[in-house]
Amino acid sequence: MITNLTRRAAIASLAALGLAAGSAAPAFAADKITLRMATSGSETDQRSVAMADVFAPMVADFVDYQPSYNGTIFTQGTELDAISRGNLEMSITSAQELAQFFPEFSIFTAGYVHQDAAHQVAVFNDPLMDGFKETVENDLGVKLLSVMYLGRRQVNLRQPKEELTVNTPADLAGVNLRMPGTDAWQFLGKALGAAPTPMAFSEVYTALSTGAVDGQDNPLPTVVDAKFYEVTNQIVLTSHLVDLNYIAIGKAVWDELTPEQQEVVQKAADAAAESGRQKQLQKEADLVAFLEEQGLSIYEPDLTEFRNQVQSMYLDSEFAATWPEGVLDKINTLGN
Ligand code: KDO
Repeated sequence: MITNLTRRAAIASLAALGLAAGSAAPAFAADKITLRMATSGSETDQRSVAMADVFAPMVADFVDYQPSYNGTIFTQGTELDAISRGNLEMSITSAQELAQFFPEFSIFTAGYVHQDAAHQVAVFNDPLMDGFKETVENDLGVKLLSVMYLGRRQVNLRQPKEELTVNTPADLAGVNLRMPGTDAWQFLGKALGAAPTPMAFSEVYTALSTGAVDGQDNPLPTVVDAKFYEVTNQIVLTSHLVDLNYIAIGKAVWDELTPEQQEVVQKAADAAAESGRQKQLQKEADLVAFLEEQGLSIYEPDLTEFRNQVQSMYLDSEFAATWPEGVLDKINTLGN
């Protein structure tokens, strides 16, 4: 099994409630359209900042933008279902969450597939994405507006480098690595050679501080924003996943917008994604020095070993069997 909630099960459960995709009523407040946006990210995360500072002002004439952060209203991983049911209008979702409904999205969760931020944009805007986007719209009632850059995920451990130096995947054997709680994430942890533990993002700081887990993986800006550096001692620069998120909006609320409003919302989402991307790239470049000042060891392992192991595990996996013919080759041709 590679998914907890298959497409068929998801659609059946929505239909049983009479809330199949597209039938949910959007929320209107006075003469403005209310767009509640839920994310497990913090208010200071660059994706949240871009939505609040770029997206919201651009749509302010007709939208009342209402963000909620840190998974407070909807816990991590429940947002898509909430949009589908009409309980939420927007979220910053992930390919890993979409892969719970549509296993083929696991192609965008596989280690060492996306090469950099520009490659993510090229892939998202390429016709190869059309089928993926249509499936999400038609079967889940969710429209993917734009692709956001989260950054290069790195392995961040409690153990000091003197105790554990990670050069190859074999060095991560038995390391209890927190990964987010879906099958696609857990597989990535295994592919890295670690022993993955599923856990919501909001619980990670405490788990690291008590030693309930040995480490976690996230891009450097997240390590700083969530203060994981306070409770860890090293960062192994595996860059195993150039991670992305999608700005998602309910299809029902989208369909209620006029064509002119849709154009403004689309432009605002693209502008927010671009602004967040540039800031996140800058932070990734700047934060190595800050983290070293905090006393963390930061070093590159044998990347060829990591890439070879991760790629071969994916190609041999049940995930790869769900990837539409030719898409991986097409993604590769869009890279450098
Ligand atoms: C995480 O849980 O490690 C992760 O980085 C996964 C991402 O898909 C994203 O949901 C992110 O958390 C949250 O937005 C918190 O930054």
